[in-house]
Amino acid sequence: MTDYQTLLLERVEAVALVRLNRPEALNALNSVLLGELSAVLDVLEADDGVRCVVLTGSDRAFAAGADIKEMSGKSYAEMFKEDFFTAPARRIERFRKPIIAAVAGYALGGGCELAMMCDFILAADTAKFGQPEINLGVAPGIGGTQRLTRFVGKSKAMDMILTARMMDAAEAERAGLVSRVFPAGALIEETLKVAAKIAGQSPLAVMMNKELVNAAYDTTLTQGVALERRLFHSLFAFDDQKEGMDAFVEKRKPDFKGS
Ligand code: DAK
Repeated sequence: MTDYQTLLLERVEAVALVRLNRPEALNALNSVLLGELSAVLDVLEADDGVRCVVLTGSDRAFAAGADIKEMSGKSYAEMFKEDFFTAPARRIERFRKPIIAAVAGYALGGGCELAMMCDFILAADTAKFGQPEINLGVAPGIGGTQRLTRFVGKSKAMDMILTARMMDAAEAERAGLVSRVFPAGALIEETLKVAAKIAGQSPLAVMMNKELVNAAYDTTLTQGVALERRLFHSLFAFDDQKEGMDAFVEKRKPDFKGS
């Protein structure tokens, strides 16, 4: 596979493990890393052998935010023109396969926003989430004010964003930001098990289920439920539906082909 400067890519059967790898800067998101992340997602989307992606960092940091050193001297005109976060954010938003964030250590600013763009977050008990941009005299800029508020509600989001305080893994799980917490040493192993479980499902059903859950953010309840019904009906057009139901009736494990 291609070599990346800021990412490590590993394949574990049908799961791709993408590791942010700028240890000298706690995986701060610079333009090289963001470009490589978009590029690797293009590769993984096109690879039929990949059925689930895990995005992770190091034991110390998932990502400590956008790279402040790269950003600090920029003018309004440069920030506006370069708009360096929009393309990678859109790339993740339109990624159709499941993508799990496995967070240990710091997930701050753009790092927290990146984790929230994934389909769900699994955390190590060392994880710390925060939107500390206010300390820098700015605000979250890739969805933090919107996504964090939807995850944890207005009160906690205001508290975190206005005070810059961090939330630990236990609080993040209680608040619904994180789906499960594992001991730090077991995070990757446990996440890979979760990813393998998803990778064993019908990839078509997985994509449709992902689309439906995401629709809950952008539609009314009536529209969302109507879309769910249409996609539910359409799943009966796939061989995988026959295989899944036949396997249940025949008391065997289904073998989903993605057709
Ligand atoms: N950027 C650049 N370098 C960083 C960094 C960051 N965000 N975070 C850490 N580093 C670097 C440190 O400078 C240090 O480098 P050296 O001094 O060794 O060269 C190294 O990583 C280790 O960090 P520390 O020595 O500070 O380690 P500590 O354990 O003492 O502290 C910490 C860890 C995570 C608490 C601390 O490093 C920290 O507070 N980091 C900054 C966290 C932060 O403020 N994050 C938010 C960044 S702002 C945009 C949209 C959104 C954004 C940008 C643009 N557009 C729409 C265009 C997003 C903005 C942000 O995320």
